Amino acid sequence: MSTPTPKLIYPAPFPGRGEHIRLLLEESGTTYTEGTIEEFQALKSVDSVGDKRNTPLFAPPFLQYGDLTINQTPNILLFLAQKFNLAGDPSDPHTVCRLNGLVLTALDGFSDEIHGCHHPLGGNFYYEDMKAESLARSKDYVKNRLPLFLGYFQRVLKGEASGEGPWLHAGMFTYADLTLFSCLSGTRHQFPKAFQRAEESGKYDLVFKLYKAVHNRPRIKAYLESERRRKYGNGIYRHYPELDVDPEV
Ligand SMILES: N[C@@H](CCC(=O)N[C@@H](CS)C(=O)NCC(=O)O)C(=O)O
Repeated sequence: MSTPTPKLIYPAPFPGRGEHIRLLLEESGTTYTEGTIEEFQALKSVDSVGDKRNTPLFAPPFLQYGDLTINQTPNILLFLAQKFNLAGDPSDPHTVCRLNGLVLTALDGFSDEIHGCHHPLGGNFYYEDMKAESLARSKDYVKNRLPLFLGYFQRVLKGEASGEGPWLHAGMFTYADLTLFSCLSGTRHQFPKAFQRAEESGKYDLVFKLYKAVHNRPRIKAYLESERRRKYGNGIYRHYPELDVDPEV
């Protein structure tokens, strides 16, 4: 039986949550395809009840792999990382839970909370209608939340369990490193001033070392410089100059 070709269904013009998955696929060197807007709409439809094997899906990104269709970014990442040897030993629950925990924390701190900075009242509101709340939330994020999450990953990297080298887990490169990189890349786009302050402070040197090490992996570097890399826009990671708060000022 031939191996299925993964299909990522996230037809947005910006990187968004789909990018965490795209980076993993790029790093794996596998051939993958991207779904069309029609496939996206069919899966997202509120009339969909799924099929014999698949439940209906709630929100993108979606992944099709053979007759399996799944959603939830960390769920897709876990599935693909195990398939493409980016998740250590998948038969070891300690490894599986540790890596998943790191990925979920990166997504909490550098994806979901970042989205909350420009949509503090919820996704059904326009940014223009919650500018004051967005500014308050962004100020709190860069002063308190960003250092907290960066500090957490610095502690992980300092800890014995991270092993040798720049990676988060047992001295080996895994999808947790990729996801942290992907999340930090978006955070940098949204809050360049705070990101630069954090880097210059020297307090999170191991985190920034990891960031550069992932950026310089040959397949990642080639992908980031390619036409395939979408430009940030109206997705999770948005650069509003008025929200680009300098935490030192
Ligand atoms: N926890 C989900 C969140 C998925 C999500 O919120 N997707 C966005 C697009 S990036 C969406 O379309 N949400 C629609 C909604 O929540 O109503 C994940 O990590 O995949």
